Formats: sequence, structure tokens, C-alpha cells
Amino acid sequence: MSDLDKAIAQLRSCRPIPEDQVRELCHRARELLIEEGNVVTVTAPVTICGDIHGQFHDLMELFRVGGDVPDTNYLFMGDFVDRGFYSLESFLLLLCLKVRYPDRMTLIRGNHESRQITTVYGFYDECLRKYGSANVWRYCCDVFDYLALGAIVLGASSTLSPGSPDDDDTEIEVCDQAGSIISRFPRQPRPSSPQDKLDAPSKGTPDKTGPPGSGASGSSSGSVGNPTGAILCVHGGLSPLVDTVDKIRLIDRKQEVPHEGAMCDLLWSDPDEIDGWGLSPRGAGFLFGADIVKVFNHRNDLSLIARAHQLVMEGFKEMFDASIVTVWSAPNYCYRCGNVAAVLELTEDDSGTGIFQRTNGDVGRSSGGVVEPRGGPKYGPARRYRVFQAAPQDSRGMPAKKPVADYFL
Ligand SMILES: [Mn+2]
Repeated sequence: MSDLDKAIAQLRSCRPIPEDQVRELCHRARELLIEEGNVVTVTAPVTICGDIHGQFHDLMELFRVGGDVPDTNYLFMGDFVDRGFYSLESFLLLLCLKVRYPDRMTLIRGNHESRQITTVYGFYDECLRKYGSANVWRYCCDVFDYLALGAIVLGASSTLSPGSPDDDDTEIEVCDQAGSIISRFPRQPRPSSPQDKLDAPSKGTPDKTGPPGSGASGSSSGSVGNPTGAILCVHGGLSPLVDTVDKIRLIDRKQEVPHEGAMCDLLWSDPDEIDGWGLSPRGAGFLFGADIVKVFNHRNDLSLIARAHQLVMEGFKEMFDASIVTVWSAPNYCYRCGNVAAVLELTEDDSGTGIFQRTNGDVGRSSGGVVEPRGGPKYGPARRYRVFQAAPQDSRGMPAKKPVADYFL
């Protein structure tokens, strides 16, 4: 068994690894991450996860529900640390898995992967408590600076698999943690091309669709954007300074998260029911409306934006005609919010006809190489959400030490 596998085994049992091993691990992780672009390309199948926030036992539950590494290809959209009692074990385990299986684990940066935020929200204190010095916190923060800012998922299928042939028209499937299907949503009729929809006058009221309570239950007749396009994953959202994915690629990311600017916005912004851009109550990033998402997706050949960053009680929430989804993976957030969590599974397009693989932006949009499958075109990635609850209390044990009471901070 290699040292790395030993470290993985130790962290899986929720025991921290020695300081010198953390230093070595962080060094190796940095060497890997430095080679990644700001926007990592990932090929489906992939399971997309939202915030973890140091809820180690729930991360174990996520792996139980979503499959283990390296069997399942994972993409985590940041906020690994802070709030929960086990930021250290959670982040180091994910980092070990990244180093051990670099092609099966993608980690992108959240707004909590920051020196300033972690000193306020728990990770710094946790490191100090568990090691007696800030060294490990410092090693981890140096890794944070190298995490990618986003990912592009290519090759996602517009049909769900595995599934029976009768389920051919299921676009969204929601499963519980035992794998049983809770609900299924059929694919709605789509406009013949996104451009038609953008240009055409509105033709009456579209059908309601989307999971109840998921936010997709408004008017929806298919997302606007490139229907066979890629999926952009980012922790927070869009930025008024970024109108193309290529502009994200040009950011100098290897630094602490700045207080403003494009990099800050990508990690801090939230979608909202507004027109255009708005000020964020968070004091960093912006709010952005449906019009912003639809224009961005169309311009960048995207079918969907997947992001995290906001607690949603149902674990996931689709907005703006399913052009953007929030995925939240910390059940019973802060051990008291009572929410369920979710991961988003995108299956592989093996038909050879659905999604045309390419470097995003390199090839002409819409029709370039896309052949319509039999039975007409199916637009957009089919999505399977696996919803799960917090790990049972008896699997948790007690925190290593009593958390410091709020009034001391
Ligand atoms: Mn966040």
C-alpha cells in the first residue's frame, strides 16, 4: 500500500494525517493544479457536487450514494471547508483523491477557499486546534490559490442512461439515496432552434414543467442557449466583466480571492429573479437575471450553467427555463438547517449523434457536426439528481474537541 493510499484510508476514517504528510500532499497537489487551466475540461459521465463545508460524514454519505472514487468521475464546485467540524479531513481527503486519481476528480474553487474567509468561518481555528499551529492551514491555503475557477463538461447525453426504452423522453429524474426514483419529468417540446426562440414572438403560455419546488416549475419550453452545448460549472455565477468563457481563461487566478473583479464575481455571484445585474447583499459579486444567463449561454454554446454557493432545501434548484441549476451537497447544513442535499449526474452521450465534442468556442455554433438523432432532436443534457439526507447520527461520533462557543469568537 502506497503512502498515499494509507493517507486515504486514514482520512476515510476521519483521522487527520501528520503535518509533514500534509505538506507533502499539498506540494504534490499544487504541482498538478498548476498545470490545469482556469477552466478545466471534463468529459461526461460526471457527477457534479456542490458545497461540502466540512461535513465529513455527509461527504462519506455522498460517496455512498454517488459511487466511490475512481468508479465515479466527480466534479466538486468548491466550498469544501468552513462551518462544519471536519473541514480538514474533508478537504485533505478530496485532495488525496485528486492526487491519486487526477482524471477522476475535479476540484474548483469556492469563495470559502480563501485565507480571509477561513479565518472567520472555522477552518483556521480547526487547523490550530488539531495541529497546534497554523502551518497546515497555510499549506492548504497555498493549494486554494491554484484551484481552477470553473469547468466545462463535454459529451453529456440528452437521454438518461441506464434507463428502460420507455423512459426515452425522461429529461429529469430525481432519485433518493437508495436509488429509488422519486419523480420523473418528461422532456417538453422544444423550439426548433434556440435562435428561433430568441427571435420569434411568444406563442402563448408554455407548459409548466420541472420538479415541484425545484424552481423549474415556471414557464419552460427548453433552455435557450446552444441546446447541444457544453455545461459550465462555477461556484457562484457570472460576472459583468466576463461575457465569454475564454475571458475566464485569461484571468491570473494564482492568488488570494480578490475583493472585486471577475475572479471574485465567479466565486461570489448568485442568480436572482431580476433583469440584468444587481448588487449582491453578500457584499461581493453580483446578482444576475435570466436575461444575463440566456445571452451568456447562447454566446458561449452552453446548454446549462451548474453552480453551488446557495443553500437550497431540496438539494437542487433549476432556474430560468433550466438554463442554470444550483446544486447543494451539504445535507442538514450546519447540522441544523433541515435541508436535503443532491448531486447531479450527467451521463455519457454514446450515440455519437447528440453532443458534438469540441473545445468550447473553437467551432461554429449550433449546427456544427450535430446530427439529429432518430425521432427528432433532443435538446439539452438529461439530468439525474440523487437526493440524500445527512448521515445517521450513530455514524458520526463526537467532534474531536468541543467546538469553541460562539461568544468566545
Ligand atoms: Mn459559497
